[in-house]
Amino acid sequence: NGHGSSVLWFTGLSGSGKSTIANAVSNELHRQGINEYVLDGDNIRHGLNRDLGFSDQDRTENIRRIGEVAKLFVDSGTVVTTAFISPFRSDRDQVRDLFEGGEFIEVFVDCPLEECERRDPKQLYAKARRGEIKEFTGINSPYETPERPEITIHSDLLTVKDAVEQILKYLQEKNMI
Ligand code: GGZ
Repeated sequence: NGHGSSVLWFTGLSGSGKSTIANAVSNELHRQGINEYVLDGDNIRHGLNRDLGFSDQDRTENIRRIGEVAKLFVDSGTVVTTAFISPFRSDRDQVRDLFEGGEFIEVFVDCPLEECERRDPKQLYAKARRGEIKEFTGINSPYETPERPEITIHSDLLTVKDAVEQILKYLQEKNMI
């Protein structure tokens, strides 16, 4: 829409860096005086979506609701960043269809499973390997890689600062900020 409001839809494995990079981008947008907001597990899965778990069906409903909330933010003139695994291509494409052309920016945080598993900050991969989590993304629940993301961030090779610069450069080139 030429004057900024859009959704930066981060997708990637647990531990890939989605939340960290989304928050860093949002901080930079704020610094530039741009209306911004981050939707993540802390403010969505603990509230609006606390009735949902991690079955395929619940993940689909999780993403559907987040897409609708993101649309409200964009309608209000905000750049919204979302940080959810969003493992299913069809769910991401349905969210994309809620938006005008160019408003939905799919940001694939591409980090090899081995690296996410090496980081394992919450020891969830270790639990999944031991069979203590039955549907964990990348281990025993699928992650469908984006086919044509607007932006791919190789978070195993970049600093957070470089990732932020890559995303800001995209927004500038598209005259969105
Ligand atoms: C994946 C899970 C699971 C299962 C709990 N599978 O690294 P985290 O901890 O902080 O982020 C993960 C988060 C994923 O929630 P999302 O809403 O992003 O998922 S989805 O888009 O698929 O609906 C992880 C934690 O929740 N977590 N159980 N089984 N991640």
